Amino acid sequence: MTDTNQRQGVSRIVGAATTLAILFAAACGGQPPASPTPPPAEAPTANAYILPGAVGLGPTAFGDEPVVVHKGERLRWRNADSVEHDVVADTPVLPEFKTTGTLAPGGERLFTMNTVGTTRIHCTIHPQMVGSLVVQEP
Ligand SMILES: [Cu+2]
Repeated sequence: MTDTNQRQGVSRIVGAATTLAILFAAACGGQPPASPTPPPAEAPTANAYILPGAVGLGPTAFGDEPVVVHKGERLRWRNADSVEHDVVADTPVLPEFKTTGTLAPGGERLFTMNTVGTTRIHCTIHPQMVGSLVVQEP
């Protein structure tokens, strides 16, 4: 008696699992065919910020230290502070990035970084704002 009940219990569980499997299969099968591969998107963008209060932040004025992006990514510098700043590379190892030029509050500029390397960076308006920028292999 007990043995029979257990078998029925197992049977019901298996039945429920089978039903679920069928539902999953139906859900998958019911979806429209996968759309063709979308056109290549813009390169991924890495955001880097001049932080609010950057003048007083000195070596952390640019947030993460160092700022790290991957080769092939776009580097977006954004001035999140309330006064003008720029970001300038100390050395010419990254040909795609020399300077943001003056960025007004809220201003931003994009650079596509295709060269691996590391440079120190600074703000020419506030020389105490320093950091480093690393472009590494993906
Ligand atoms: Cu500055």
